[in-house]
Amino acid sequence: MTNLRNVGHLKAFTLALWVPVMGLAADGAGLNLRAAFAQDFMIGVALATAQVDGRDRRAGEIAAEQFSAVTPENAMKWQSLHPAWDRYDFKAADAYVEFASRHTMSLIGHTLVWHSQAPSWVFAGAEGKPATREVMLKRMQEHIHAVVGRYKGKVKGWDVVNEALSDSGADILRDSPWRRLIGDDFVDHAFRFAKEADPQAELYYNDYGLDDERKRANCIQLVRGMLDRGVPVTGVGTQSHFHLDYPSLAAVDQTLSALSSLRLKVMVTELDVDVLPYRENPGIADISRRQTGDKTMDPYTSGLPEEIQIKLAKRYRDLFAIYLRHREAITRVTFWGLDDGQSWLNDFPIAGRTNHPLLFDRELKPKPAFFSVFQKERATAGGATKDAGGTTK
Ligand code: 9MR
Repeated sequence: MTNLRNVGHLKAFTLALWVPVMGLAADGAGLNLRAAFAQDFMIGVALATAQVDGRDRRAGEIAAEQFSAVTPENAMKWQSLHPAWDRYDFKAADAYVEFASRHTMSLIGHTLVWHSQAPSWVFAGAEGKPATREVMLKRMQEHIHAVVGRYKGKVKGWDVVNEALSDSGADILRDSPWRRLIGDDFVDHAFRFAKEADPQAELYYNDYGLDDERKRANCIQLVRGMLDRGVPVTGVGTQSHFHLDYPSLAAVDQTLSALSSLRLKVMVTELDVDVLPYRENPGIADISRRQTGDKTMDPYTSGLPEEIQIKLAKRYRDLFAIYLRHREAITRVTFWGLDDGQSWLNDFPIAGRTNHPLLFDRELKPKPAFFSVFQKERATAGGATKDAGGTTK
């Protein structure tokens, strides 16, 4: 792997003059994300099971070469791991453990307690009634102990609670079955159970839409409250499902400053940039939000026009400039997928579109956006260095 930290010609790279002019191999050979950001933060990727178990071999190879952390996109969700009350299925999740260990990548567990992708049995009680608080706490404890216990020492950190914050209204917490059946303290319990199962693992609160001022303030209030109560939270993840023009860079910067003020690890956990038109609620990555649309909502079915490629590259470059400014607090930046074909954004919020949100295209070729994140303008990035080794940054 080549460390590109001091490669001068990259600094001279301007967005108008991308790949072909740069004289770099069009396949990205020689450029390496995990090496380039090794002194700043881990660079992670969410992978589908086929990308780690050998079925999609080329994707696995690229991911292993370019990224230092991997998050299972779906395989560690409750529905995947624990489909029936008396049955666990660890096969797919185990493949990630093997993949991460073979490629010296950190494995991130996603996710233990989430209102979505939890089978209905989890919330069901006797005689068609909802489960009681006592039963729910038992189920949560048993699940967390089984899963975190199995991967003790193998998973670096867990998204313990995912998306507990509400998107609107006066309440801080979302009206989820977890909250309805247990109460607001379900969040605290989840972290305590995880800590019991693996005292060394990092334990994160993870959510989307934190660039919205109100939701961000609620997140800070939630986590501060947890810290005051001695809940073992060690990090906060801002998912970062973005668009080309939303949220503003200032809002992204403010989110990272606010999260940094908690003095916990800060992670960008699910980064992607939707390039398609949207109608409303661009910040709400709730998978249950569904819309329909005509052809005008799906304009790039035969490829992304160069002009938009460049906008996307610039967007990623600007985001990474902000991430580098916050690198004292940020421990990981994870992309929510390796390539455009894999992305959930092809089906959200309108099903069956052709989106182009990631660094690699459908043929697994690096896009201008891939090259743009290497533009580490240290002078503008500012801030102190993380390592004491005197590396020039
Ligand atoms: O990318 C994931 C997609 O494949 C799943 O169908 C969906 C539902 O499980 O979840 C997607 O990932 C979500 C993540 O787990 C939590 N934050 C929002 C992500 C996008 O919906």
